[in-house]
Amino acid sequence: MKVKITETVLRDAHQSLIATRMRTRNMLPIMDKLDQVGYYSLEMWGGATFDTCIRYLNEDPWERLRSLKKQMHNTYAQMLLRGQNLVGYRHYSDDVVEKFVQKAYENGIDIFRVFDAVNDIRNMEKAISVAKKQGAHVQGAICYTTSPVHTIEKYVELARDLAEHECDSLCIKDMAGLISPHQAYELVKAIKKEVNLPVDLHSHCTSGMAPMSYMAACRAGVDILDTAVSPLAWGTSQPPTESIVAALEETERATGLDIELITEVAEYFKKIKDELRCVLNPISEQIDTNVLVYQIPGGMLSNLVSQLKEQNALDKYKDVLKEMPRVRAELGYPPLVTPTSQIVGTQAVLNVLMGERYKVIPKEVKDYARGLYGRPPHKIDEDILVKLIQDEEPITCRPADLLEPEYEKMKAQAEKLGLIKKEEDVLTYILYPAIAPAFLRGESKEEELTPIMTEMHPCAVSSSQGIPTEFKVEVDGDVFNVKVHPVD
Ligand code: 3PY
Ligand code: ZN
Repeated sequence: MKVKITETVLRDAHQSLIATRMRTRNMLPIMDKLDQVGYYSLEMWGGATFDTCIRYLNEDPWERLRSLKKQMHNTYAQMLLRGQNLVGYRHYSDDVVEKFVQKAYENGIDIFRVFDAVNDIRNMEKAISVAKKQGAHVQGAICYTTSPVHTIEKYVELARDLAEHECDSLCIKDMAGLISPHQAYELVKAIKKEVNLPVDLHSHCTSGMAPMSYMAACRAGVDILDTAVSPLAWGTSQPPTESIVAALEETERATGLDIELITEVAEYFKKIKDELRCVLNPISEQIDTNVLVYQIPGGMLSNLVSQLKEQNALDKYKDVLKEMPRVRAELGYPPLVTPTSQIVGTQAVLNVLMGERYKVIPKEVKDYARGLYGRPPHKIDEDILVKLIQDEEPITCRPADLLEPEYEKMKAQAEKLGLIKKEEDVLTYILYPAIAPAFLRGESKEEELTPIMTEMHPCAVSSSQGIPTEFKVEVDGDVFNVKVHPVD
């Protein structure tokens, strides 16, 4: 049976390599061709695209969705949704999740890929059920990581659970590129045996294994593979579409895609990549097997380097690398993906820079320990838990059950500020209350692309998502400015 291909060039590929900086005007001229290739779907919205649209590009993300969708007649429009976090970095109340998913559907999303950073399905339930109610295809994603508690049985259990939640397909979401060919084969086989749903493998080339893992997954019966057209492939992005299509030709898994058209698409994106070269992080283009040892995705490694440079603490780099898996283990082995990558990353940097472990604990880390991000894959180390929240009892309910409805209140606020022209603007405001007002008032400007950007623009250099989390901590009179960047 044919393997289907999801093309990621309009979302994950540019998020992974060029700080999510592709403009809608870079996408529109090639949409017709993309739509003719024969892809199953185009991932073209969600993840960090919403944020960068309003933060850096002075673009309305809703408008982007509508205009791309207008040119998609043969290909499903797909988005990445961070479960209860939507396309932001905190949990939103159920009424906001409901409105957001409805509006995303109305504006053109056909396939919602929904994930949760700690694989807590309670954080995905609302988004899944609303998308289903709209009539959308829901792809339940399992964040893939490696640890003593992440076994094939556990992943199969998650897959079963997602199937019970009526997901239409499943995705093994290997955001750091950790999955080996052997694991890919075993995992796809095991899931396919237990659950009667199409399975998608989504990986990144960070460790260099992804193309091989894709081939192994094909032998195990994977249904869909995520690839990026070659100029925006490799490194921290997906395997190249052309290579995967060519590799499968003459086999029973051949994709049937028009490789000549893909080559034309590639020619086009070569030019776009050249235009945006100033935001290309050279580290993202490299293969780095450190990710397998330290569990730090490529984008995050480069973040670390720039943070430590800023603190004049580059000599601590190795210590931070070693600290990261230690913190991750103590926090119950969360997969490292937005926002857990920031949570673990911040704590590891602080532990090293402060010269004493858990001397300074950011609020996000405490909230994680309180259970506010969901149930960690494994229990938090007991001694560390006491350091984090003393004798406080972590919550056991679904985190969003503790959130008051916020849609109407925020809507009234935004209306009072004169920000609302359409209902979607309310959602933009709720998701990004700090930057949305200027954007919605038309006071924002598109950032300029300058040749020195990789020197001057910390977000562009170091973040695959372009959004720094910045905070100051004061210890014994010294103020430390700590920046941790979200990472794919
Ligand atoms: C995102 O949340 O933006 C991601 O790409 C996660 O992998
Ligand atoms: Zn990804």
